Amino acid sequence: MPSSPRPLEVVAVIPAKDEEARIGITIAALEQIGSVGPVIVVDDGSTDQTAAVAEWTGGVEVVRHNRNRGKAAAMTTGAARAAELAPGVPVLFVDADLESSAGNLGPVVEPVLIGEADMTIAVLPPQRGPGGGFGIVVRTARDGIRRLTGWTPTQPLSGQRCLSREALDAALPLASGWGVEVGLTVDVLRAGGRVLEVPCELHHRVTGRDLRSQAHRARQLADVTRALVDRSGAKEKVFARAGMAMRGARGLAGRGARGAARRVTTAVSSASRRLSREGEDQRP
Ligand SMILES: Nc1nc2c(ncn2[C@@H]2O[C@H](COP(=O)(O)OP(=O)(O)O)[C@@H](O)[C@H]2O)c(=O)[nH]1
Ligand SMILES: [Mg+2]
Repeated sequence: MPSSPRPLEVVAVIPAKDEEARIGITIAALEQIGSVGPVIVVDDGSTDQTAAVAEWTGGVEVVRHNRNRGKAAAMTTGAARAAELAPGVPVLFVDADLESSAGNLGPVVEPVLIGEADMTIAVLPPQRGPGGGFGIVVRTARDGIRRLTGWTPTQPLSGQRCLSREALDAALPLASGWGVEVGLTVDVLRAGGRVLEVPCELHHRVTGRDLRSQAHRARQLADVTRALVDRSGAKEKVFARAGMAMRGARGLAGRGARGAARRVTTAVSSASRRLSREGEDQRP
């Protein structure tokens, strides 16, 4: 992948939704890293004071969506603003819930700045406290990426990643919603980019196993599957099923029914199993 003259710092983009309790400390920690330049917070229709807290913390720029459009849309908005603010400069995507551990992201930035990688992905240590899911979303994402690219990521859903501007542009338009990380990995690899996982001492809010968390995972699974399907060439055959699952997941967020969660998960898993078989069938 061609690259422009080497920049000395990156632009950080933080997609945030209802993070007033965490965004301030995340920004402050990030600003301690020498290789992080401008910080852009994209407030994605928060119903709390996320934008106000961000504006009062250091010299960040806050861009607002007046309604909630999802993480990928917020990242797209941030990437566009970064291109205006610092053309050609790499972009570091940072989740808003890392709090003080965001100060450890230096090693994730470095390989992109020195031209050793086109995209780095932070690999997190085991997280503190109870929580965590059953691994279905992670497995689906990991297996899907492997089938589409031949590369097996350790943490396919990690949102902490740094991309050269060329790599980021190669992945635009981004996969939607929670499929954005899977889409980035597949698209950058397919464009010939070098992807590097970097262990990093990061901690974030762990999603539990309550109903709300299960609904979050169902939406994640639907979006991840959609990103894979969209990149598989098997789109027409499995799209109807994935689409159905996605509509189910959206409805679930409102209704919060356990049975519906199970049905969505089953529908998406079977779409993804089908996708896997299609992928195998397509291999030479
Ligand atoms: N833009 C946007 N960001 C979101 C949304 N929901 C969550 N986020 C942000 O995305 C990041 C990851 O979300 P999180 O809930 O921690 O997901 P997890 O880390 O996968 O469990 C955090 O920075 C959130 O503030 C959303 O609807 N829109
Ligand atoms: Mg998180």
